[in-house]
Amino acid sequence: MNSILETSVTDCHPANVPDYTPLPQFRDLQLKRLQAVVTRAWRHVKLFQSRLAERGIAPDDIRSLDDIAKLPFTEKSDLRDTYPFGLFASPMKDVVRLHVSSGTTGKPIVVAYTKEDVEVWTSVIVRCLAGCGLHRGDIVQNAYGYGLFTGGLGAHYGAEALGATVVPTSGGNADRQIMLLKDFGVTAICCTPTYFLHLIDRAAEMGVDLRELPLRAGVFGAEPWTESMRRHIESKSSLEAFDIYGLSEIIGPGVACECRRHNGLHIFEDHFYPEIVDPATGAPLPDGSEGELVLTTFSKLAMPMIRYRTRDITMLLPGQCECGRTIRRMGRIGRRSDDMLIIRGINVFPSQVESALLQIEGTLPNYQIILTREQGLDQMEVQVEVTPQMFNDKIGALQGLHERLQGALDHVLGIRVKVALVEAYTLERSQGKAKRVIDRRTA
Ligand code: DLL
Repeated sequence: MNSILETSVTDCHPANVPDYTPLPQFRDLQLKRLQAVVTRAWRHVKLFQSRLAERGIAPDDIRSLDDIAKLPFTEKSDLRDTYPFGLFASPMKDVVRLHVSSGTTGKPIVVAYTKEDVEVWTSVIVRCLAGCGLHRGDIVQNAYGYGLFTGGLGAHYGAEALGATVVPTSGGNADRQIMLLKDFGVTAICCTPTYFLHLIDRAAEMGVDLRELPLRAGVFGAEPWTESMRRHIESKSSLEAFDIYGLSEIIGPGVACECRRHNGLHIFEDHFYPEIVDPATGAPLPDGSEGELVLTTFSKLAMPMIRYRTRDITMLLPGQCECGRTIRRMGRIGRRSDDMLIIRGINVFPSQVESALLQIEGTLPNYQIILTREQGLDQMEVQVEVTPQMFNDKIGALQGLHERLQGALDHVLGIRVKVALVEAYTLERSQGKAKRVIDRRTA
């Protein structure tokens, strides 16, 4: 393999990363990788093989990058329907890591990585952090959650490979986060943007001025945020705020990230090939048009994803960035084409709430989700109607129901939510489509 096209994990000098590769050379590499991943998925993933057979297509039919449009889409429901391991293209003995993310109902979705996949993941995070101006010698506090969520471990491996000193705080315990930021002279923080808003508020209460700390970069993602949030964050701290994007199904964080020009997020398209399609019809749209982002993994071995419908709405930005990188950029993700909510960085579907409620006797199938933001932190309350009989019963029965609901929701969502029991027929009935979610969070 041509050395210019190989990503070195430790050396992010422009000559050594594909971000600056001349476009024609890049397109050749992408075509080769597309052919390789289609062949791999066809050989090892039954669902993909049968979908190609239905269309009368074989891997040999992919002769140009545009031929990607001939391939079937992959959807979140495909991961759910093949739960847990049905889309793996590697035997379990080659899988070194599993992560888990929310499904649309009770079961989560599972994603897998070989050793090589983890290396690619690490290398793209190195490129993200290098693009944010970070390097060896930086002290990076990683407040993304460690565990089944991809944020913590994903950012951790990349920051270490960059040569930075990593402080693996994970999420939570704001007072300790602020103490460590201050005492360790932390120069960069990785977390969700709303968690940093919370740290700003808490620091003010503790009498700590974040503008006086050596913090110079914040790498924020896992949920939508806005330019006005960026201005607020930058005015209340000394750091430059960067947007990082990714999703578990594709790899985790590190699919795309802003550079210091803050003019869109560079997509590491030597590993993740982007398309924009019309969310209603699936038809490809040209650069500059807003639509749904569809991603194909070029190098994932354990779980290749072909034309994955992310449901994230954005556009590919025309032209080249002034930073000199040749890889394309996408705009901020402002919204999704489905009803997925992101609460403190965790994905939540109203349908998950519904399936949990349906399992519990004593409730009516009428509920509402109220989202608010207190001290920068998202709060979710589930209001649910209980049967008249249950409501008139002894207090103990209601308490028991409350506990069962709380337990069921905690279990299916993986985050703590508030449960409020309300009398039957008190929640507003909609005339058409039920309005399940009232979002009172402001940017
Ligand atoms: O959120 C991976 C990640 C971790 C990205 C840390 C960035 C930083 P999931 O839990 O699978 O993975 O959620 C993926 O989160 O489809 C988007 O809807 C949303 N999302 C992720 N990054 C951004 C962002 C991680 N920068 C889903 N802006 C995606 C807006 C984002 N939405």
